[in-house]
Amino acid sequence: MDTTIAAISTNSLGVGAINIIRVSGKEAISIVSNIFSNQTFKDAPSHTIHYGYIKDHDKIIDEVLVMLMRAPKTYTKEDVVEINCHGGTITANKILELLYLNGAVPAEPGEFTKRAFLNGRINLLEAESIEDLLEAKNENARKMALNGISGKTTKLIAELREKMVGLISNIEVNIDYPEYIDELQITKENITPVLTEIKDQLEKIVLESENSKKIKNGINIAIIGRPNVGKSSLLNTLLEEEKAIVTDISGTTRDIVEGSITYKGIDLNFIDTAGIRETKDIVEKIGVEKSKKVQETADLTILVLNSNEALTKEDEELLKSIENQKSFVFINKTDLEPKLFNIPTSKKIIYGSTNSKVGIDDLKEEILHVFSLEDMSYKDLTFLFNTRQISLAKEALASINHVIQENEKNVPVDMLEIDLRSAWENLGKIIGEAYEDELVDNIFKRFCLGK
Ligand SMILES: Nc1nc2c(ncn2[C@@H]2O[C@H](COP(=O)(O)OP(=O)(O)OP(=O)(O)O)[C@@H](O)[C@H]2O)c(=O)[nH]1
Ligand SMILES: [Mg+2]
Repeated sequence: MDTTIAAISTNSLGVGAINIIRVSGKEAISIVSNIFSNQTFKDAPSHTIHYGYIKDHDKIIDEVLVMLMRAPKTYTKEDVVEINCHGGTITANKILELLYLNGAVPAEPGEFTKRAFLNGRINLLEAESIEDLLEAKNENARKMALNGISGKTTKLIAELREKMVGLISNIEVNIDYPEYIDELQITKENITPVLTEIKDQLEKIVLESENSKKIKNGINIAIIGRPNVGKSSLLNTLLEEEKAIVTDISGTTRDIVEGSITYKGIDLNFIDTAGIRETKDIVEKIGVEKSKKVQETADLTILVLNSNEALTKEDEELLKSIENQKSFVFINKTDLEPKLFNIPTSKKIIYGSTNSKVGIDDLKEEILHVFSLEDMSYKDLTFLFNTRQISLAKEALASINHVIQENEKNVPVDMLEIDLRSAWENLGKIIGEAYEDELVDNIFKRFCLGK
């Protein structure tokens, strides 16, 4: 990090009234000073703004405002200078070129934030949340990212790690200084409650984080069922658009038809499929295969049945096929005479009619309910956001589950340490923390062994 980096920090198309060029590093102030007409700037106090011209020798390039921020109270903890120049790519690129000629180097994507992390201003989770904030497509995703940046999520992880450290330290003390502390002798019995507590919290974090991923990416929902039950009608009603062809001929939909809506801040991507049945028609057969694939890969399946027909064998098979999935049943055509009774399912059933627009809001609510996303305004959005973080939390959970199993089997407690450590290290990786020193510090802090 000996180099001084520079890049345009505003939108890459250069549209807008101003552009900001950011420079960070030991030479930031002297490099800018070389091309800036205002010579009081380089000795000015931190966090001040300076007016002047950017010049290429005698030639004026632009009239600018330059912000001076001295280390360490800056985004990167290095000296940072930001040049506010006029909009458009030509001027900004010309200034950037001058900075490079004077010794700055082009910043890599994300390098300012990387420096903030390496210089210890933010941890890994906070750094990743900044990226999430920039990418947030809706208000809920924005709130989640902000919780990451503000350190709320870090606190959650840190608290869990502290509990683990407590256990590990305790075990270490038992191994290294068995004669010292009789009262801290750990046993299967006194370790169990802490382990259970850690497991429950970690499980909650993993589950909620998986659900919260849907806030960012949306939910893919397969609409499946026999031909003619009204799947395409349901898609059209949900989208409020005649997207899929609807006829009273069985086997109308041959290919998948997709469409999205945003409901209460969550993107719902619906996938209408070909009606599932045995068929000799080659095209329809391919369609049916596709329907089954969509059902396998979707986040949620809605099985549509026809209220006006008694249950068929195909319906029964479809009901079975959704049993082990995130799914529910929508019974359509309730405007007609009811002929469908005793539905063999453990899944939630919603009654409605796409013709008379009944049950549609219930259906949308149920989708959010399946992912515990119904009360977003009350929801604490302090969860892990990206796949890296979630998979580390899952690994940690697997280790804790293993510790619990081994503990049940009366394995000596010191044997549990390896898995505990691995869980603790994985949680540490989420926030990008070093661990060995922290552990050592903790042992001595807690047990005062030096005395
Ligand atoms: N009475 C009544 N008829 C409906 C309702 N919903 C759909 N239909 C009718 O049922 C027939 C089939 O509707 P589609 O939406 O094409 O059914 P589908 O499940 O997509 O059928 P395939 O594409 O063949 O698998 C059409 O004639 C619709 O008008 C409803 O709520 N009430
Ligand atoms: Mg259809």
